[in-house]
Amino acid sequence: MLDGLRNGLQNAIKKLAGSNTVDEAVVKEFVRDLQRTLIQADVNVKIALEVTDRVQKRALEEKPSGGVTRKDQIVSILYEELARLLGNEAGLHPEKGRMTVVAMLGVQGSGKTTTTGKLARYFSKRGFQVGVVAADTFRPGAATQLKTICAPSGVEVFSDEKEKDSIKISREGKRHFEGSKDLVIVDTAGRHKEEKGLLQEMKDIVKEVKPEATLLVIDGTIGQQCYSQALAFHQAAPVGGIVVTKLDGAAKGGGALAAAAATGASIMYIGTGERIDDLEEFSPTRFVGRLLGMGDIKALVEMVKRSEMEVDEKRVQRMMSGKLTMDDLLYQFEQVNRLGSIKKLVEHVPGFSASANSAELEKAEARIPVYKSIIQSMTTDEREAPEKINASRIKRIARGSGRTEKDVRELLSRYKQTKGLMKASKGREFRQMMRRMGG
Ligand SMILES: Nc1nc2c(ncn2[C@@H]2O[C@H](COP(=O)(O)OP(=O)(O)OP(=O)(O)O)[C@@H](O)[C@H]2O)c(=O)[nH]1
Ligand SMILES: [Mg+2]
Repeated sequence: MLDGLRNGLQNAIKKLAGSNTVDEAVVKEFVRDLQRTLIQADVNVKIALEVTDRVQKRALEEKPSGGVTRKDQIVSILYEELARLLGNEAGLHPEKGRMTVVAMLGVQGSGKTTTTGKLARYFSKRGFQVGVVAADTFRPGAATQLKTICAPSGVEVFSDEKEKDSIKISREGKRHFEGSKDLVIVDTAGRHKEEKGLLQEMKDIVKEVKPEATLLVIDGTIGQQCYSQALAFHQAAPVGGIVVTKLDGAAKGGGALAAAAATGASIMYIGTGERIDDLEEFSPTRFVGRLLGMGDIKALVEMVKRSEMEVDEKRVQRMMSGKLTMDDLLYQFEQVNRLGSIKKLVEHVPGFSASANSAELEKAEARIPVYKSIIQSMTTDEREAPEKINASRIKRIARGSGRTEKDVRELLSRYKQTKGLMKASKGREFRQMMRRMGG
């Protein structure tokens, strides 16, 4: 999904990361790469330029705060600007015992009927009473399609196949569900003899049922057109939220950015397949994090705040210089323990996520108490220079800690591995991780 956009953004970041210094020329080149990537991904040119101008301005003007490199700062500016373009975290929030009406808008084939069924299921699974109104009087068999989609979830569909007046059906549907449903979704027509007529019909339906929210359904594969389409609907009936469908297929994703920008509304849900459960709540920060290949930076920052981690600067410095004692290793284990699962943590560390094997990580996590007791049974000398530990010392340490010799050997080999890893990456990954932890 969205491979072009993701690869383009990540390549631009890689190029930035590989440059020796960060001067104006490098920033401008980075911005040019971004522009090209966004436009190739179907982002409206005007919006692409607005975003990249802001990135450039901020990258050149803002000074990195303590401990953060220029490069990291520029990447986080990009992250912020893309997330901002996508709007806030948003979704529908119906209340039990009070009826919330939602109207679906969108052109023919965008996925309104499918999404209506997906949303109805999504909320009925969460314990809400959901009703659906078949207000598409244009497409033959529209009501039947809706009933077929909704039947497995046991969602009631209000329809009147002889009635040609969609406004009347909407009104009667709303009345029908009053008092018995928490959420009512009105599926509307997408095709019309002419666009003007369609927009007028939407306007009238919205005026009639006064929905709490109008959801604009946009086909994620249509590219540039998203922008003008979203704008036209928005002018007819203010869009409260956006659903981007078909992000599982050939979608380049730029259309999603463009639709959000055109209406100022947030993307609430994304459709990721034809099946009824292929609907996800949308999170702009997570989306951009994924695009930039950074894992979920925001979640990491929050997690760190919760754990109130303190960074032992001296220790980090020493480890980065290539020295690693058993105490350092223990310290690492303990930090990770405090943060919760290693797996969860590693998923958030740039560059680590791809290489992390989750089964192995889980195993490693379970071993921490064993390692800890072994390290505690070592002498100061052994902790400082674990290389010196020979077979007879292994035997003694095993006895002292109540563990097996195999356990001790395992820890020593882990130590070696960690040291090698830190040397290979020149402490880069660890440094990044620690810096983020320190805020
Ligand atoms: N792959 C994929 N297909 C989808 C998704 N959402 C909808 N579709 C497909 O898109 C086609 C059109 O979907 P509909 O829900 O009928 O679209 P509509 O907006 O109601 O169309 P009209 O009623 O003609 O206005 C169907 O074949 C759906 O299966 C999605 O998220 N992924
Ligand atoms: Mg339909």
